[in-house]
Amino acid sequence: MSCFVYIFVSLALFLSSGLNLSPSCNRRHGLCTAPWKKWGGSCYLITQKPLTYDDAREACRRLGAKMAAPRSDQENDFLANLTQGSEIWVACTDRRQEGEWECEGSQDGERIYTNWIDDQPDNGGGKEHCAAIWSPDNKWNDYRCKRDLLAVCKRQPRTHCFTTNSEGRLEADSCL
Ligand SMILES: [Ca+2]
Repeated sequence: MSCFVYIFVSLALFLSSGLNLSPSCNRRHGLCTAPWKKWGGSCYLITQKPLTYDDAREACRRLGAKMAAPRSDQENDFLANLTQGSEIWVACTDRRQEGEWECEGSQDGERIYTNWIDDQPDNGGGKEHCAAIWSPDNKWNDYRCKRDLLAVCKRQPRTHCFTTNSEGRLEADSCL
């Protein structure tokens, strides 16, 4: 009887050690790798230099992101704080139809978040069709789209995969 128990325990140990020997694949969701900063479930990064509205949109697209358009006072203040007082583009424009502002990610007819200064947008000189966060009070102004301003790119966090060995140490940083 004791021999049977010994065999059973040995077999169990062998099986469990065998299972441990196979590397385990782990996934971590929602990572924003540096230099991206995580806020509210998204990742944000400032453009390296001031750019025109269109160039800033393109710079973000090349990073697999979109130029950010805040959807709340909290996100608006977060974007403003990222650039520490510099004016930044907001991905909202009325170029398609004067006075009808459309923002990145908004659907036709959807009520959009805006944060205009009292006397803005004024379409100054008939040529201001792109929105920017205006320092120091984080309110918005419409500017000529050809101005050079910083912008913030926004993207969804990536799923990060890694493989660990039987000792729990990192074996590979991808298991896809
Ligand atoms: Ca203006």
